[in-house]
Amino acid sequence: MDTGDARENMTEVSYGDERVRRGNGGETHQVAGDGRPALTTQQGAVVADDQNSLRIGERGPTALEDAHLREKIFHFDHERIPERVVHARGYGARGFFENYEPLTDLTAADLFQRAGERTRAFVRFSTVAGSKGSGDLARDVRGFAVKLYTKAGNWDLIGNNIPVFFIQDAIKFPDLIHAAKPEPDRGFPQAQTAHDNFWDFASLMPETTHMLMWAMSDRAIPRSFRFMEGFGVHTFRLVDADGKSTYVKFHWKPKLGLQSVVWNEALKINGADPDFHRRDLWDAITQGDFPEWELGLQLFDDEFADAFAFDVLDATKIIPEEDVPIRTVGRLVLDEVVDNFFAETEQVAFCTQNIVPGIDFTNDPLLQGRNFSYLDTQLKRLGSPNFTYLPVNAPKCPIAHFQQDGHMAMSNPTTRANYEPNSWGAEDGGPREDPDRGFHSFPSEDGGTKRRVRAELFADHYSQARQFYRSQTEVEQRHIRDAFVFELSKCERVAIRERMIAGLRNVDEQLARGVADGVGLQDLPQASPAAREPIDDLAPSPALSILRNGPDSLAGRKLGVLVSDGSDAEVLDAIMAAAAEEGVTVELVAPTVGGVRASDGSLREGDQQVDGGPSVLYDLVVLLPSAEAAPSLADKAAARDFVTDAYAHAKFIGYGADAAPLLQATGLSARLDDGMIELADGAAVAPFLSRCRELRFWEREHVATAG
Ligand code: HDE
Repeated sequence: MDTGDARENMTEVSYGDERVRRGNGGETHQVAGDGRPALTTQQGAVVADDQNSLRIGERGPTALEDAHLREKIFHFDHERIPERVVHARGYGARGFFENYEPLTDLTAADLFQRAGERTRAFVRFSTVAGSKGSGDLARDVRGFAVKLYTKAGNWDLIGNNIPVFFIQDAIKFPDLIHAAKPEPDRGFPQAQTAHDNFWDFASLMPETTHMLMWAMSDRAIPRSFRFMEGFGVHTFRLVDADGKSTYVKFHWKPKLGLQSVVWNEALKINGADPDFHRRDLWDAITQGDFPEWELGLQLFDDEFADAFAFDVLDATKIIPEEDVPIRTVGRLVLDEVVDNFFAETEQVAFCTQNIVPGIDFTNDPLLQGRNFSYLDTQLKRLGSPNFTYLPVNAPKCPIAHFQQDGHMAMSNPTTRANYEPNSWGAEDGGPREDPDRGFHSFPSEDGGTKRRVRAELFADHYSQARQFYRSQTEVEQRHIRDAFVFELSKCERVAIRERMIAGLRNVDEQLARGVADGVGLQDLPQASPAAREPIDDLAPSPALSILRNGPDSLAGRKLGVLVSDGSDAEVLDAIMAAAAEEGVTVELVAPTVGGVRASDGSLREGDQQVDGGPSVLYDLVVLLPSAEAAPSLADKAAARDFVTDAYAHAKFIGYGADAAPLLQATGLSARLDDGMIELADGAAVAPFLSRCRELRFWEREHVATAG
């Protein structure tokens, strides 16, 4: 194949420390050699010139015989696959699950049989509503999908960071997602439920109420994937070797505790760093700070299920941890980033029907519908039933079956027989079924009249929504109210706002009143008729609050220090030392990323330039300008925003002796509070950081937002 002669008229030049060849038209050529392999086509032919297509004369037409050009463009044209209809935006990593103790009394699932055994895992976190390019900090449920490559086959536990769901029956899923996604005529808004269609649907579907309480809480704006819980949502079964079944709900508990951001912060993070969550995960893993979750099981039997006030097959209900305690059985550690985003995170195909012997489904109508949807969607996305051979999807245990052919067949049967039964010998006959080791469905007694009907207990739409609300701290309740106000304020139709508030009256009168005030509705509408009388006195469940389950530790958090030339070197060094002690990452936000000369003359490299490093990227901040630089920083809008945002978002703020002009320029010198702590010298730093373990100075928040 002739692709022209790259050697004609070449000259050698240097661009900085890169030596390259320059071609006839001034174009850059880098050639193989010095350990760099030769570029080839997909067929393996070595390419001589990757800068010029084959032309008839220097300024002439391009020749159709240029196979390299055509192959390159053809492949590029087909780079995209359909993005997921839901959970399109996601981020994945590899890791392992480690089992603490044999669970033989509960399940025959192979991964739970031996203490200390590790099973490789792939996890993909995601948002639901936005498309692939949307921002990470949308108010949304987060997907928490785990693929466990067990020795007995792949087990996919595809959960969310919220333990309940919007709907009870899979038949409503397309409607729910249509309502949440951009409105079809105008094609917006992207990645948010703050629009008429969503609230129109929600307000007509009271079964969404419990989930809406969670979605309007700070659970829907997590600080990081590392600081959120995961839930299997549905009731599943564990089945032991004797066929005994125990109901189970799966929980993932983050080792670093729960943490969310506040809404105004979320809006700004989306602008400052739309990849905030994926960057956070990438940074943590590549720095060796491996995120970890413990697997917890809520176990119960038919007797409990029959006595429970709600239906355990109803995915809009939880079982409070206080009623059925969580048994911790293992840990999930993410210790490897992917080699390639597309190959793994994009091509990973989770399917709820991927379970292994020892685990089984229940009749939750949402789960039953999902078992159809996931396989179907993978065929659409990946284009072939052979997606199971992609490395990220392939089981890591032996596979042997007679499935064959189709697009991209990679592993057809090599035996003579591709059917069974057959009479070919052991070598040629292929695999056979194995009643001892194989999967047996739990033989549940299911029967009844065939009809389209919802089970009676599903009709309780409000009791647990109320329980959730009443289990929150005052700060969290305020955030829920504010979120409803924000979202409903984006709805144009008054009737939709009213209908939603009418529903909220069945949850909590004060909440309904607060939302009504927030959207400027004078008269409260009549409460919606409840399909089933709510239970008023469910005990609050402290486990449902984020703030009651804070980490009381700064480990894994991020500190931003605003510095300038002349910043106090002693305080800076003390910050670095104390932060390392607390497990905190420090970034210096400097006038230029080239860095600053600290007071001792040392060069401190900047991690962010002031305009690109707003305080919303950090969990806490320190203001450490020198006396000379502080006035000019105070003149800079980005530096002032750094301070006022940290204040408004209730963050702890440490400030050096020379930060006064910044505090004055932002009006905060008159509003100093206990969350703002002077760092007069290095000795003040460690006590400051241990004070910050509370993560936020919430007392300030309503002052800041009311003021
Ligand atoms: Fe999903 N869901 N879902 N879902 N879901 C998908 O499968 C679906 C539901 C969840 O990182 C899709 O591969 C139906 C509940 C996660 O790749 C699709 C119903 C829960 C992910 C699909 C539900 C989830 C998905 C789209 C109602 C929490 C991302 C792309 C019956 C327990 C997985 C894909 C990943 C993805 C269907 C409800 C979690 C279309 C029909 C409840 C975390 O198959």
